[in-house]
This record gives sequence, structure tokens and C-alpha cells, in this order.
Amino acid sequence: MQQKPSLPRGIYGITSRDFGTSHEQSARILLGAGIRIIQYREKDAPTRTQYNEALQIKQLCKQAGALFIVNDRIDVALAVDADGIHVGQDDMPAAIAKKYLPGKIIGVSVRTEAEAAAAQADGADYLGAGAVFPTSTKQDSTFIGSAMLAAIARRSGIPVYAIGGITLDRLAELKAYDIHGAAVISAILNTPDPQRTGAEFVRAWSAPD
Ligand code: TZP
Ligand code: MG
Repeated sequence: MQQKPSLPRGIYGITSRDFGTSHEQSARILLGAGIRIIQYREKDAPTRTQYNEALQIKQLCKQAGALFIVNDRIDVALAVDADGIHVGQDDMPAAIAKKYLPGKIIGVSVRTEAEAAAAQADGADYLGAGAVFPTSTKQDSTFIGSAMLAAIARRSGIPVYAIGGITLDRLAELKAYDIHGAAVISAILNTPDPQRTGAEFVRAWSAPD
């Protein structure tokens, strides 16, 4: 089995159709901004639509040399040969995702150190910790605060991406923690020029403090 690709540091892009772009358009924007890990996140569309969209975005990521992760759906990830899957605490267990997607990247959403430890024990390759700050993008999310993010990142043996309510202003604070990167939706896509904003995030992550 091939070695898993290494997870890019910095900004983790997530597609959305909540802010006036299609999933495909948001993927093009995020890739154009220089982001090198993209997650397709769709909660409602029919399976065939998800398959078609995921296939399209997978091709775009491949051309750009970016990793492609599918949210929630093991079947869609499998069908389009995605690089990985991202599951939350109410989704398929990480261990099951790992079983059916051998060799693929497994990401798990966590809110506590206990969830982080369990995800690692289940074989997760990275964690999404959050929501760090309040966000209206995911209505059912609880916000954990930056102290909890710091605690999870400090004790984690695998890469941690911060998620939830992350803005350019807050990125500087988060960079002080031992995180691998930050996942951002609205602060990039819900702006007048999202590709430019995305590029600003990429620059801000790499800029010296
Ligand atoms: N998981 C925890 S918070 C969140 C997800 C998917 C939404 C993040 O969106 P935004 O707009 O960057 O706050
Ligand atoms: Mg989920």
C-alpha cells in the first residue's frame, strides 16, 4: 500500500454553496487562492449530485496537486477515490471509515481532549478541533474556545486543524498554538473577492509573527 500523502500545513479549505458559489466554484476559488487541502462538505444534496460534484472537485484538486477530502460520506469518498474522509462525532466511527478506506486519510472532528484521544486511538490521521469561536456556518456546533484548542493541540500526537469562526484577525492568535493549520469557510467564501481573501489567509499563515 502506498504511503499516505503528508498533510499540508496552513489553510484548509472547505467548499460550500451557502455563500453564492457552487461547490465546484468554491473549490476553484480555494485552489486559486493557493490552498492545498480541500474538503467537499454537502449535507443535503442527492447522492448522485454529491458523486458528480465530488468527482469534479477531485479532478480540480488533482490538477492543482492538492489533497481532496470528502465530508461524512464514506461511499462518496470511495466512489471518487478521494484522498480521505472527514467524520464528526455523530458520523460513521473513524475506525469504520479506516476499515473501508484503507490507506486513505481519516480526519475526525473533536471538541474535547477525550474525543481527541479516542479519535487517535481509532486511527485518525488528523483532528479538526472546534468550533473554536462561535459560528453561524454550522448551527449545531458548540464553541470550545481557544484554551481548549490549545489543550487539544498540545497533547495531540497528530496534526490538528482549528475550525469554527476563524477570521484573518484571529489567525495570528491561533498560530501561537501547536496547530497544523486552520479550516475556514465563511471568512473566505462570504467575502466580495473570496479568491483574494483566501490568498490573504494563505499569506497570513506563512507570514512571520
Ligand atoms: N465544524 C465546526 S465549526 C464548522 C464546522 C464545519 C463551521 C466552520 O465554518 P466557519 O464559517 O469558518 O466558521
Ligand atoms: Mg460530519
